[in-house]
Amino acid sequence: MTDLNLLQYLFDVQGYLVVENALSRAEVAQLNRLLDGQQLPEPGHTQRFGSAPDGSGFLAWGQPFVNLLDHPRIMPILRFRLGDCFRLDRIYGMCMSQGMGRGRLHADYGATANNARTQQGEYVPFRDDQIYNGFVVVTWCLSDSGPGMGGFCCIPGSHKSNYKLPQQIDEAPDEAACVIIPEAPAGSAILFTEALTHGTAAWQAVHQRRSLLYKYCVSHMAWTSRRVQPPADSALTPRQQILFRDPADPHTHFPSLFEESLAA
Ligand SMILES: O=C(O)CCC(=O)C(=O)O
Ligand SMILES: [Fe+2]
Repeated sequence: MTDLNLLQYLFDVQGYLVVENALSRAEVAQLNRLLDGQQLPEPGHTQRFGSAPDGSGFLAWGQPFVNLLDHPRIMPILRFRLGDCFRLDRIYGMCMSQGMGRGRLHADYGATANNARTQQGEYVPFRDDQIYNGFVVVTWCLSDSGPGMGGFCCIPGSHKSNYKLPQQIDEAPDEAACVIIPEAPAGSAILFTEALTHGTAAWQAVHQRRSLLYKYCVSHMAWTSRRVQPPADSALTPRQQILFRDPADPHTHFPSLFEESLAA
């Protein structure tokens, strides 16, 4: 069994994966330095920064942010759920300081989601070799997060559950044993399907939470009618240019990201 088989199995079963050491310490430090140079919102007031679609968001803050778009450690994993043709749908950063409260558990598909087109209990239907659940998030952790600290939390396996989230878990996720905060040291990438019931745990650590979220979807889907704009000053690789394309039918009107000529 190759590593990729193992990762595919775990991603399918859990609905999320943590890829540790995806970034070196030097790369994490460089991204943090670039963020230090920005006017990030005062942590405590809002936890988001650099969102797009609203121009290019934090992608305009330096080439290292652009380089993460198609990082070689994450592309094969994104392919598990999104296939060969997918696009960048939106991005934002999150910063949290000690004492900031949690966000509500949610899922964008299935029984808990407010999505009229999804049948009750159907989260990740796989028919005719097409994936109907099409959103995957890559969260780059620029500071340590995990149990005792906070950050991303989820109910592993919930992307396949058949019932709505029970009220007692919704109201008190920190008391529910099924809700976990995965250990994700700085330099890790957390990948999760938006079908997973997930949220933000309160931040308890002394250090700041800093995460960059890149949200991808199958090429024929879109969250909003607006698009993330490619940053003006960056030279995008041909593969990165594809990620900024408008939604279109995979293969017919939207090229594969995995042609040999496009590999980084
Ligand atoms: O990382 C987190 O705090 C959760 C973010 C979230 O809910 C999302 O990306 O949909
Ligand atoms: Fe979410």
